[in-house]
Amino acid sequence: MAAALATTQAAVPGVRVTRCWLVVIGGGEHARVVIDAARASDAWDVLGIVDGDPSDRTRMLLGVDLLGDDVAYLASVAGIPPDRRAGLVLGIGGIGVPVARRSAAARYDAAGAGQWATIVHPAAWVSPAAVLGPGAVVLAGAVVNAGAEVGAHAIVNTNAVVEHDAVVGAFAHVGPGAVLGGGATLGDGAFAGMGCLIRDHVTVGPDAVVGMGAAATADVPSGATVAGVPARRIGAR
Ligand code: JB2
Repeated sequence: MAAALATTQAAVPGVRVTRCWLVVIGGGEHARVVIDAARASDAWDVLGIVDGDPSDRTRMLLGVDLLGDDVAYLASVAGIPPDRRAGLVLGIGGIGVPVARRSAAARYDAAGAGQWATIVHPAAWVSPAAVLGPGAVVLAGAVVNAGAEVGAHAIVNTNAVVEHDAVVGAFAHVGPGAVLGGGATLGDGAFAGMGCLIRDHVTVGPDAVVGMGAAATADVPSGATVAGVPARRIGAR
């Protein structure tokens, strides 16, 4: 994917590295870790963030430019040939149902705004026998083992583990330190809270939530919220 994106040359002692431009959609807390991961990977130069209500803290901490809101950015790329547009990644995070992430991705897809980048922090391990979808983000310390599949726009957050043959659905979020056991499934849009455990071969349904620190030892229905050890259903979304 990266080769088809607009590139930039970065001088590195002794070598020239070709990087691609990256635009981060959303400029709040999650965007900070996405930007750090992209920069650390040596694959991307961050052109800026797109956000109608950006956090000043993100811009001050990381020195990124604001490119405007979605309408302004989409208008600005309309006349640029597709192969000269920057890569895109969602910087919108969120806890629970990924409503904002889904609607932002749909808006950019409908406008044909560019290709979705896959961002992997260099301190993460992703098996060559794993598959990452477009827009997926794998953060520092995370492990994605052989045979695993991480769907489009999914987040594998800091220190999370996606064991062999596990499946992380589109827009799903494996929170910091959460563990998805071998052959387990986290459905589309589902959320695994910080430090939770999802047992091998267990399926968490689409848009379900596994609470922070929970141990999901049995399948979780779609849309359900479970918590505790072992995890019990505490609600629906
Ligand atoms: O449709 C959108 C859109 N919707 C929200 N388009 C664009 N371009 N931006 C959008 N945003 C922006 O995402 C908001 O204006 C806001 O600036 C940003 C979300 O930032 P916030 O700091 O509120 O949340 P976050 O999603 O970055 O972080 C949450 O989720 C992370 C996973 C926090 O709870 C973090 O603590 C957590 N680590």
